[in-house]
Amino acid sequence: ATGKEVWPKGDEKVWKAGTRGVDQDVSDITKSFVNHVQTSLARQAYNLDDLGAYQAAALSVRDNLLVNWNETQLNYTRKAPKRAYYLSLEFLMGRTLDNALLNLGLKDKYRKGVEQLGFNMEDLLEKERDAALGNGGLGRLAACYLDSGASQELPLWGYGLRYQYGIFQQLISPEGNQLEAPDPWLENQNPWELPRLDVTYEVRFYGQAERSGSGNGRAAWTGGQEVLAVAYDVMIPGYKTKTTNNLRLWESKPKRGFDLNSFNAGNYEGAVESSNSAAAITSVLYPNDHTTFGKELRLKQQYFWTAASLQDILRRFKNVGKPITEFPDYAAIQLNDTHPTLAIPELMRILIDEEELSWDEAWKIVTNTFFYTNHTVLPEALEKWPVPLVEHVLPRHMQIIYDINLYFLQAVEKKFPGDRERLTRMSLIEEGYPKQVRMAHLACIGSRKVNGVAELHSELVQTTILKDFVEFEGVSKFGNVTNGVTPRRWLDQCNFELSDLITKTLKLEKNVWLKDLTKLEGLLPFAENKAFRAEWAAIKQRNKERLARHVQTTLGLEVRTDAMFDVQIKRLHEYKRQTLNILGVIHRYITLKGMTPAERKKSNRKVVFFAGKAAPAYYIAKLTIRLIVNVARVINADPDTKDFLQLYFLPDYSVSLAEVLIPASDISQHISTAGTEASGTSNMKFCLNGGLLLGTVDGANIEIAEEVGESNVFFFGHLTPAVEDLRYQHTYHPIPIEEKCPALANVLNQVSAGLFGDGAPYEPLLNTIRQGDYYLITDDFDSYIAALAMVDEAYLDREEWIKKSIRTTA
Ligand code: B1H
Repeated sequence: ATGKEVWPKGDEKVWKAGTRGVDQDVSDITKSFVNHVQTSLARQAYNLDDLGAYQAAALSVRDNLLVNWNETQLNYTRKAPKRAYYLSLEFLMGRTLDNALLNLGLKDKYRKGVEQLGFNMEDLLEKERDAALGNGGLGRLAACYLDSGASQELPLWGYGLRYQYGIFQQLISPEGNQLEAPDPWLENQNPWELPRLDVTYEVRFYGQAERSGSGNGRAAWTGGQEVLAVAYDVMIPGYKTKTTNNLRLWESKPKRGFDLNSFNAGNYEGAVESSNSAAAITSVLYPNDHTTFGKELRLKQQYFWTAASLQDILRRFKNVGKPITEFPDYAAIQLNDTHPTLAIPELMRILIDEEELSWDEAWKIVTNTFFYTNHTVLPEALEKWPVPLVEHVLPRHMQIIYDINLYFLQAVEKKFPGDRERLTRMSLIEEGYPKQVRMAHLACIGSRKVNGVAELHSELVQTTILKDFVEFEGVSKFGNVTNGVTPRRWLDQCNFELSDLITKTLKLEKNVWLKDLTKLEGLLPFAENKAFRAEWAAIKQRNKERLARHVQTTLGLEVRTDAMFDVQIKRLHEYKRQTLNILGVIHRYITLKGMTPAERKKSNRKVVFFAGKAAPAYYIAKLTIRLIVNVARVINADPDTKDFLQLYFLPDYSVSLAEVLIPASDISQHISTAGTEASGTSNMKFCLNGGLLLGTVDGANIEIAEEVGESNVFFFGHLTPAVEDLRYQHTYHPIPIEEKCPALANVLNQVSAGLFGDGAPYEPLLNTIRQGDYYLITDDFDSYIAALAMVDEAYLDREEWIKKSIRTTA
């Protein structure tokens, strides 16, 4: 802090007059728009299409964000507060223009401005490509946290990677197979990022780590490959505040772009080889949600990103001028899952080898700086890196990890003398061929606090995967932080009519309740008001029509809107049990077929939507998509049933598609095997938009039910404590499906027999249920069907349903 402010250069008044403020009128907006068309884009009115107009609008909005961004950052530099850093390999941002306009409070003015220039705002918004630098919930959570951090005026920065290619685009082949196409999202320039070509750091890979030999634990790491990290800054505006935070994404670049020796010797390929391998690091997001493969490039991504981020954070800290021991008073670093865990040995390396601290001093700083969020207890998702790979890519870090392990296990041995099994369980190194580094253990012992993402999940973390660590370190280090979602994007932006109705009804300023959602409770009494219910239902209806129009324009399909909309949208995964849902749809279809026309007329009309991507190598998940698509083809064409049941698989699920689907939902499905879905976050978004939940007693569903009341949630299925025992039964005392669950057996047999085209391709999928049934479809099927029947029954009493919908939002 400098205290007194002295104007640095020239006439302050002239400077201030040049600043483009946010309180602009429409004529300022059109001027700035036209200026960007003519200068930034070098175009004219006569050749400007919607894409160009979107870009001009975006550049003009960006000018506003930059003014706020600069002010915010200057303020942070002056005040030197403790800062929070969110390290995440994924940021699933979606689109920015609409969000920025709403946050700045400029949407109406821009709408008028672009109208005067002959454009329609909604068309321009549609031209923006999603920034899809994430797989699913974990990446979207990071994006929501950035929005909330800025809206609450917290000095929070995100750090991630600037992938050239985001999550792949999903196409569906005529046979119903998922095909993957690249997502070159940066193709038409990204107006929301600011290249900081002057902010660069060097990052080393491979080479040799030589201990100093003096017994102080220090080493010199030399040789290998050196790569440059270049910063790109993404502005994160807060809602109705000038605070505009930063998301810093790193791009990899060769340190020397060109090897002149090779070039001069005529080896032109050799001359650019290193340049290709450096650029590859940030080329693509790994699309394998919930599994890790031990791929070298992924390890390099993780280190590249943590090393660059730490150098940046330390440089900023050093500018404050405090001794290094005070680092934890100025920086808190949140690790989004174990992906950034290398930051722990990396900070140790910097403190010991470069800052020349002792081991104990360094470890104290490290363990007061990091905080670790676990997002899953599924064994296949727990990161482990082969020791030989880490030794090869990061020789110095492998030494440090061994040292951390040595001191750690000595302490465990001291507390639990002679307990060899405990040491084996807790070691950072898993024995085997090859040995592997257990990243969750490293993240846990290197952090000050460890949290799960919903109450049940945090409990499971403490009683299963980190049980030994709770016993060793004490329970106070472990806690729960239930996930959340930003109501700005997930209500105000995606469901503006509902947002306006809420504002009108609560008689509060929109920005009051959008920053304090407990205010929504004020809606409760209005559930009893008939006129209000009619308005509420009419908005839901228009959202269904908006979705139907979207399906019509993108897929050319006719969706009926006089039906209940039932939605399951999330990554395809066996634990999420899209199979249970599609088998339930088939059951409904078979049941409808067996009815007389008069019986059918009395049944509830329903449209079922699926959307979601499967990891490209996840065979069973891809078969599930194929089954859904082919079931849809048969059902939608069947004249007996098509008025009562329609089914759609919407390709290429994205944040933007979610913004259209969620407000249109009557009921959404969150039906994971109990204990497997850590939290879920779309469940919260559906509820916020007045959609009811059909779900298992899992993740955040439980806490949602506590808030909205169990009578407004449709629960089914076995509970978490039963799961282990049921799996044991499957293995040792299997009961034939025909006996255990005849309705399901019939469904499976019909699929095999070719009701939806050749059944043979589906056998591997059906066999996961017939043999082993790890995710307990056979155990939960009957209660699932019963729950669906209750949903139908409840929906037939429309007034009662609307009350439930209002209460859910409230
Ligand atoms: C979640 C992941 C995940 N949990 C590994 N774990 C990944 C693990 O690329 N990888 O290697 C990617 C993602 N993602 C999700 O996090 C949980 O399944 C959800 O239940 C939870 O809501 C979300 C946010 O906490």
